[in-house]
Amino acid sequence: MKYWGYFRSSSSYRCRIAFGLKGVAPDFVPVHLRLGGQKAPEFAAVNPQQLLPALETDAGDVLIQSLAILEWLDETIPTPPLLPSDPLTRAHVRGFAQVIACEIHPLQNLRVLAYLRGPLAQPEDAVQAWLARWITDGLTACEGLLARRPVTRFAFGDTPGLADICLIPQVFSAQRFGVDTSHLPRINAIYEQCQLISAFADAHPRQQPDWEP
Ligand SMILES: N[C@@H](CCC(=O)N[C@@H](CS)C(=O)NCC(=O)O)C(=O)O
Repeated sequence: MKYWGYFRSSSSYRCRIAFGLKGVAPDFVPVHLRLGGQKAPEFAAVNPQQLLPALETDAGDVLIQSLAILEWLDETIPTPPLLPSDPLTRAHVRGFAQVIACEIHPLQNLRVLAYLRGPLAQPEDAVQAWLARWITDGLTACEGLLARRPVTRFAFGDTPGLADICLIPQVFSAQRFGVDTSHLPRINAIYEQCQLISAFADAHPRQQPDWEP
């Protein structure tokens, strides 16, 4: 398998955690987002959406969209499972993951911030207010969803899964953008637990070969 990613892309980070949990190590092709590598013709040929990540299967199919990649990995390598076995909890886990992947992440994405700073000429304090607003709203909703559940080591039980895979890169992004998460005790406890698992620790942006301070 071959994976196109970038050290601090949170949707790439999700996939890296899943690779570690599933025990696979796809060949890594770095795409430098800050330098516009996603728009280069060679990557646009891989993913016409010009977004990371992308994963080429051993059969040569290219998959895009991290949630689709994660579910494909889970279906083709079922152990350890990323989703619980009962449909109701699966729906809760997917809902939690989608709060992050569909509602928070798109609003903090590089191209959105570049549009705010460029064509919309927003000053840096407005961009920071934008980031704080949407990341705080989304993570506060996640904290509220967790508060309805029994306290467990990870978001939905005592083994890590899809919800944690989406949550941990989002917490990293919040830290990177300087967004306060101190009012989110359940999320912070899960974040600490996940750092103890090698699949999460090894997937951290700082551990990647294309890491830049
Ligand atoms: N929903 C997509 C999001 C993909 C995405 O937005 N990727 C970001 C990096 S996390 C990207 O490539 N951004 C490049 C840009 O904004 O130009 C997924 O989950 O894979």
